[in-house]
Amino acid sequence: MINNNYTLYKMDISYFSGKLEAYLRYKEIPHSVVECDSLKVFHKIGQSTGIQKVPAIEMSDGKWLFDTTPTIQWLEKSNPDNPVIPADPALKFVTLLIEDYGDEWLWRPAMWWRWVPKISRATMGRRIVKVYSKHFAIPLGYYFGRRQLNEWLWNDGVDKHNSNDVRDMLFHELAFLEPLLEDQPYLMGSHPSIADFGYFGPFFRHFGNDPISAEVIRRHGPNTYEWLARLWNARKSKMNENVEWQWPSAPYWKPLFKRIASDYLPYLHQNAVAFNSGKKTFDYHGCHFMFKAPLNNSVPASAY
Ligand SMILES: N[C@@H](CCC(=O)N[C@@H](CS)C(=O)NCC(=O)O)C(=O)O
Repeated sequence: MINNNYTLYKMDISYFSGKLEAYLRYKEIPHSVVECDSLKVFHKIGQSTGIQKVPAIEMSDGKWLFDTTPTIQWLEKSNPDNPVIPADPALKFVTLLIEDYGDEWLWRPAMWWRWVPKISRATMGRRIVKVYSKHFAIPLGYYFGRRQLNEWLWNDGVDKHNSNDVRDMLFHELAFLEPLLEDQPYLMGSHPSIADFGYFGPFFRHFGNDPISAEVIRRHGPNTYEWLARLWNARKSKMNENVEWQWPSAPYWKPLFKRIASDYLPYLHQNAVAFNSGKKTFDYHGCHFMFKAPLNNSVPASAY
């Protein structure tokens, strides 16, 4: 039995579970694991945290941690070796911004690649419902896939005008990641940072895993594919203690910062303005996209 204070509730196909589990593995924080394979477990999380989402951590003193960004920041305080957040204030800001972008802005293309291609939808739908019903996995998987498609694409601002742009967000990320990961092992330099874990959510459990997109990554993003395995297998005890962060000034960073400045930050701003005016949806206008977005008023994307 593992001697630890933490029980991680997670799902093996979940964006944010992969992100947090990779962090716990890297920092070698002892924990036991509960796979959320029944509604009962989900209800327990909902009752304990106020929100029925994974991952969540139950501590031995009865307290809970949820939402991966503050969870990682909280764990960093008691696990300061090989920090994943740079001390330099400017680099810290950039690193946290990139984490947030990976968490929130890449979930829409992650939903696209999981739920729009038919083969992916059928496979993932069946895989997810199998834990609830072994006997009716085929019809239930079909309905679950349709539900996800509606909820996370068509009711979330994706339509026939912008669908291909959402699909192509993956290729823009690969155009950034490939030369970067050719130069250095992790996004901000020699060691994993919170920016790596933010990008890991959509890439590990969606793009690099799902039936159609995994082949796209293998063919168009071999450095990215390698980074996924490297980060999953990273352990702080195996790494040099001298963390060397790199200031993100190489030319391949520019298109990413342009996307953040002209698409993602305007989205956050317009969302905040709509929230303040009590609206439920808003017409988002960015540099490369337009869509009718439902308000994101608490936590981000809930995404399988
Ligand atoms: N911001 C949260 C997001 C958590 C989240 O959306 N989790 C998804 C799985 S990746 C979930 O539990 N979805 C279930 C649902 O919405 O019913 C975090 O960082 O932990």
